[in-house]
Amino acid sequence: MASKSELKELVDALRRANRVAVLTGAGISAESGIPTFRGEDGLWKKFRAEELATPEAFSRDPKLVWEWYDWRRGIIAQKKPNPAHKILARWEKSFPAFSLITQNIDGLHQKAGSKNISELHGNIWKVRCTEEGTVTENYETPLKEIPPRCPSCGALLRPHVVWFGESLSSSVLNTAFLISSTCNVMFVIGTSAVVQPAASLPLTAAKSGAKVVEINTDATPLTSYADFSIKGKAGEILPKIDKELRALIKSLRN
Ligand code: BJW
Repeated sequence: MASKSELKELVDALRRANRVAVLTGAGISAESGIPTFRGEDGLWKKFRAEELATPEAFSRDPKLVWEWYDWRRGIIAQKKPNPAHKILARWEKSFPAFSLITQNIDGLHQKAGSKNISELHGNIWKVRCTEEGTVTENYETPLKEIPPRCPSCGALLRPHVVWFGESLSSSVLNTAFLISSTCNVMFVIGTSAVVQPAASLPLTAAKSGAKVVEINTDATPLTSYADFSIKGKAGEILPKIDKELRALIKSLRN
């Protein structure tokens, strides 16, 4: 938990920042009830990543992979954004330049009202034709047909997400590195900071002179590089920072 003086120092850096960036991971959606990947109750404790989240796994057994995604879509569909998602959506409107980069595929930032989002690992509510490469939104849950097929050519559809060993969209990744190298403050919220290339973004921001603020319930490989490392739940810490920021802005107006 941040001390009062640390909060004040952070809020002062925020007030002076022209460009604020945020990188989020699964931890921001944990308080909405969506399981994270690593850690005690993480998805990778129950399922083997290489059997489910790789292109090889999909070629081997598309039905199994789709059953896992169908199950996750069923969980995510019922979940709502929490205070952390909502504050970030509000900050997009209140900071002069605000950029949100997420590793999450759950769509909760959009549900909270964020508009300008760089989705590094895709979106679970989109499907892609394995033949034509066309991407379409698909909110059907549960899916009527597993594995689903492309309505136009009949080929297999796959989740429009990035699996291990696959490249991220170069335009999304270039945008994310540009944001990271030009921001003044970067928040890194609820990520274990182990999956590349996402984990390199905060280091790029730090090297470019930005203040890096980590909010996480646990320590990560980023913790020792962060200027502010705030231990706690995103849905509890962000409202505190937001409250302090509003109080400062109000006092400056008076
Ligand atoms: C809270 C909280 C609360 C909890 N409040 N906090 C360089 C070196 C070594 C390996 C590589 C490398 N470059 C690339 C690789 C290979 C690989 C990689 O990084 N492997 C590492 C694991 C070692 N990367 C790739 O393959 C990437 N592709 C790529 O780089 O292509 C080129 C290339 C390929 C191969 C070799 C070299 C180059 C693609 C990565 C795709 C990741 N895909 C997934 C699945 C997406 C689809 C799906 O969901 O089904 O993305 S894996 C999974 O991990 C998911 C996440 O987005 C991602 C990151 O996880 P995240 O968000 O950090 O979640 P957790 O669970 O790890 O952490 C949650 C955190 O929240 C914890 O810290 C908690 O403490 C905290 N927390 N509650 C605040 N309330």
